[in-house]
Amino acid sequence: MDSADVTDRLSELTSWHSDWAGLRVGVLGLGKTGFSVADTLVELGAEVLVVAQRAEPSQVQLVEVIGAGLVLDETLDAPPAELVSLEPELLVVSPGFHPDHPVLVWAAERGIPVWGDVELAWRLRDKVGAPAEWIAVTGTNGKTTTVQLTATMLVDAGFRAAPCGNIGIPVLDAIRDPQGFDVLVVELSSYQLHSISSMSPYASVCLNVAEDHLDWHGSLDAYIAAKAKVYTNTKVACVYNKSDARTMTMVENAEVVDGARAIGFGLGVPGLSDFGVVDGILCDRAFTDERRIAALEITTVTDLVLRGLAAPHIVANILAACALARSYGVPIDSIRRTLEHFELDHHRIELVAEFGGVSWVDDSKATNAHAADASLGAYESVVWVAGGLLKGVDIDPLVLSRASRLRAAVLIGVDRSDLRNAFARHAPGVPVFEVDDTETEEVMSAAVRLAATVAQPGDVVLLAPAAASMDQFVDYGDRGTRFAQAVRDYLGGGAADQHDAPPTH
Ligand code: UMA
Repeated sequence: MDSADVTDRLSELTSWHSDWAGLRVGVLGLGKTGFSVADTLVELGAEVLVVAQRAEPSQVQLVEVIGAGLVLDETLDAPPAELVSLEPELLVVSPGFHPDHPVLVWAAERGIPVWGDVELAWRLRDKVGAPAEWIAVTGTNGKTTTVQLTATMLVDAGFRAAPCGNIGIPVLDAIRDPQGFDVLVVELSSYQLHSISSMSPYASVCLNVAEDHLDWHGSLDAYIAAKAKVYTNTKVACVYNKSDARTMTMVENAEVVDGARAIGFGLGVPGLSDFGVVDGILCDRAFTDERRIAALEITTVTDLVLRGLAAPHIVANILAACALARSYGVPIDSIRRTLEHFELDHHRIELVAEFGGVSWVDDSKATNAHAADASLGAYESVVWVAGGLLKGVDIDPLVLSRASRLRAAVLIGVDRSDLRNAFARHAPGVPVFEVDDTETEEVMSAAVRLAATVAQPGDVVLLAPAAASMDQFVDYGDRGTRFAQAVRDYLGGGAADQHDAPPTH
């Protein structure tokens, strides 16, 4: 089959009910994504060869059980012979593979089309009857909170809805659910967006853009271009962040379905077709016929303070979720009820303890400078626990802009030099302590002891590392859990003085 025939065949594969039988597919990666792809394609009758550098033994077993081929090659610096002789008509790549991976370079040279799992899921979304609509969510920070909140709003309003995607549930698993859904809220990473071309979401949002994952994309422009794809072919509402001009530009430049509206959200007074805040009241001025003269009241900042949801970046996520849910027809009263019970996930500005006027807060999810900036911005006086893997991002602007709020900094991570140098350059007056211990078991207890020596009543000791965790911890959850445990161990009986709502202003 020459490459024109292959392109023709792939262009016809737009449904679960298309003829996928015998299609020769190489599946790159055997994590969550790779397995969901292989499992789906085997079910469709395709000839599947999974290629990966490493895999959990349980995944290897499962691949054998479903009857797909498997090549494990630790280096994978060239396509394995089995893949070459398969002569694949398609590669489906897991998001963790860099675009310049040797197997992808080989595929490009051969003209072999490369899809991601989300592209495949979009084409297969009609497995169980009428396909669910998709609400697509991306952004550097706040994706998971916004996805969970939007999905909860939809479910509370009586729709069959589910979160999926980068949040940890492969989209292919969601589209194969036997009961089916009315709507899926799909969290999309920049890696996943990079390899999507057919998706046409009902509504979409890019929450914000800041430097992250530059090592994968190669440049900030490439990262932004990937994020912008979330808006392509949107049918009803392109939701953007009024305080992030890049997201507005993305919407202006997006090819959308005729009639799709641009809906802004922000912490200021809402303009026409926006969600915003007036005199402490969160308002919808987009999905009401009266929007030229009035806005609908959703909830108040005071109510959100009581629920621990009033940090500015969380309010922004709430407004974005409201915009998405309202675009799908969720009534305001129902949204209000959702906000009365919704809880943030662990490790997101989570109050661990209050003792002697000092609050100890776990925001381990702040894995990049942009997230840490939002977190630091929520508190007046902070002892900042920071550091880890900086992923090629310049940390200086963050230190410079937040220095005035810092009582002190406690640096962790195997490479603390970038942060140390940033403080020396931009905040020489802020005391900086370093945890030299690199033993995972010891890091947090040392950090907590150091923070306690300098924290004053009214201060927040804030774990918001601005960095990934894998140098010393399993993941950000492990890092946060160890911090919380170290705080409780340090405070002993005093940690019993806990409150549900973190202090915000
Ligand atoms: N692999 C290789 N070589 C590589 C890269 C990967 O062989 O160079 C193989 C290995 O077999 C490895 C497997 O691929 O076991 C892992 O694939 P993957 O890294 O693509 O991860 P998955 O398990 O498939 O999980 C992915 C997302 N991971 C990444 O994007 C890195 C998960 O997001 C997502 O939840 C899941 O798909 C379901 O959609 C995690 C993540 O860290 C949470 N995302 C990043 C983020 O949020 O910042 C983007």
